[in-house]
Amino acid sequence: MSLTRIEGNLSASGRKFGIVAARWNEIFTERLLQGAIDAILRHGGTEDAITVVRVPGSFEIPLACRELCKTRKVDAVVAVGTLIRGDTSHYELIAGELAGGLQRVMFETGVPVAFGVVTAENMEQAMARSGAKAGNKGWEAAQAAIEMANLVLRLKE
Ligand code: RBF
Repeated sequence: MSLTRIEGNLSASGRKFGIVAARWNEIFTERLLQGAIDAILRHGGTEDAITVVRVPGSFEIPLACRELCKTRKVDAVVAVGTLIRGDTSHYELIAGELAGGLQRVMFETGVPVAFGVVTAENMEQAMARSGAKAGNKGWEAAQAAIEMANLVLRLKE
């Protein structure tokens, strides 16, 4: 008897991706977006299989993800944005709604959504997480999206 292992591989070849990117904190978010695109291309994906959707701020990300997932034209979506704690109540509110909203989109549509939104205390932390010291969270989220896209397809076989 051998056990059954099911996992998604990291090949983006033949898969279609959506990337929903907020405009706020552009210097960081652009780096996250580029990181996400780069990850997909480096894992064998193609530019014509990537759709980038722009929204004003992180608060708007879940709705755009939901509409994109509902089209069934993407195998996975990557959400990228940057939230910097300035006004505490807004930061907490937006960050909370965002994570919960993206989970709901996944459950409702069955399409994987990866969380590439940097939540940072300050600009220095945001910089570190968007390509400097602490890696690029857009790149990492895209990798998670690739794995989940493949996993979901495998689970349907
Ligand atoms: N959007 C972000 O993506 N990152 C932020 O750090 C951010 N901070 C905000 C702070 C305040 C006080 C407000 C009112 C909005 C902020 N937004 C931010 C924009 C928010 O996600 C949304 O686009 C707007 O509130 C319009 O619905």
